[in-house]
Amino acid sequence: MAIARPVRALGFTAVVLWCFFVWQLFKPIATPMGPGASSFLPKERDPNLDPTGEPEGVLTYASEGYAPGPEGTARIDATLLALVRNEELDGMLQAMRDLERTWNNKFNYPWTFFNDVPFSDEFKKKTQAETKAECRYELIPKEHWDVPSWINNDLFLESTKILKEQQVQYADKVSYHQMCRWNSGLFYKHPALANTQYYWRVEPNVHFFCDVDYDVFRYMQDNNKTYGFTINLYDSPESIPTLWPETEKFIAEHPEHIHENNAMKWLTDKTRRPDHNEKANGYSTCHFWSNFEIADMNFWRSKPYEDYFNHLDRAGGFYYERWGDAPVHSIALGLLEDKNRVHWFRDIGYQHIPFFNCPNSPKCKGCETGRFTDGEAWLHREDCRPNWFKFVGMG
Ligand SMILES: Nc1nc2c(ncn2[C@@H]2O[C@H](COP(=O)(O)OP(=O)(O)O)[C@@H](O)[C@H]2O)c(=O)[nH]1
Ligand SMILES: [Mg+2]
Repeated sequence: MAIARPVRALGFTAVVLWCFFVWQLFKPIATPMGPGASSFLPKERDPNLDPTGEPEGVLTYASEGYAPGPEGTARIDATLLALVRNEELDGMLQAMRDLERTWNNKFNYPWTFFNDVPFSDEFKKKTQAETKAECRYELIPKEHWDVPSWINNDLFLESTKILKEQQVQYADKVSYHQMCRWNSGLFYKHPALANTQYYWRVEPNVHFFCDVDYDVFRYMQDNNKTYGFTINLYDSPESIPTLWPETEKFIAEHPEHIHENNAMKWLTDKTRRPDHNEKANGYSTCHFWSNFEIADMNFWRSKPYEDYFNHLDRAGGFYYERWGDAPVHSIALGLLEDKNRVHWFRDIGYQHIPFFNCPNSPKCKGCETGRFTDGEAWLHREDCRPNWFKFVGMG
């Protein structure tokens, strides 16, 4: 029986529509490493894919000297350090569990928690229950947290409006600005840290994946390191338009503070993302991602850094822009410190959403070797580790 042409056309259209509908339902979801990701992936080989062991140099392993309490005579003046809110208790417990399991149960370094309001009894009880090490709970003095007197509130409100229009995250959240300023130039001035030299910064909800069997603080001390990082990222240039111009003013005022073996070339790179360098007026925006930091506070306490922080603080960009502690610390390290004193802790498996450092090592569990992000494919563009690797001759 012949079927009229319009009916045939209608039938054909229905079949096509049905196929399209089924495809929409069952099409493969784009994964970070799936279709489309390759155009965002760095062209360079990722050193995380190479087999990774312990760093070269002097290493100190766990011993009876690391027993909890006063018997622990092998520990140096160092602490695990977390700025955290009472409401973030669950995330803090999770991060503690990971770090205690992979490292601190062998060394029992104390934890120091900081807050701008007093810690609750529940926070204290539950965090102490996660570790054999001592926990300290410290209130930040008002003069370290409050918006400084020279910040004009009208100008602040006006500036945050503009930053918001430019999609700068957290721009209108005063506490975020306060947090960035405190992490940049105030935490190490807290009286509770007066006798402490090294710290390992830990945020709630971060993950640690790899067993680390040596004392990382002793590693820093015995191998002459100032700063250790895991991940390098580009910053949003809109959050720091005058940070580099202010830094240039500082350099002109204090040429004596610039280290002869500095990382100026790394800071000012414009080969990979020239648009970022342009919008940030000369700074690549590449920084050590500071939610992970293992560092020597004597550097922050030194005159060159004190002068740099005071210069920036007076310029007002912690409030009128949204300068983060990550670019501030990174620029300072790049200018004022010997580049050989910055260490990539490639062996510490780490995640702060949405980025990873995941080495190729049998000591790691729970992360995929070499994976940089589990978020959208475009996040690969934020990876600026190749800049550092190239700069220090690893890439
Ligand atoms: N006590 C306290 N901690 C804060 C405050 N704001 C941020 N933090 C902590 O500062 C760190 C960075 O904040 P977070 O929200 O993770 O910022 P992000 O990582 O840049 O998204 C985390 O450890 C937070 O717990 C605050 O107002 N009070
Ligand atoms: Mg965070």
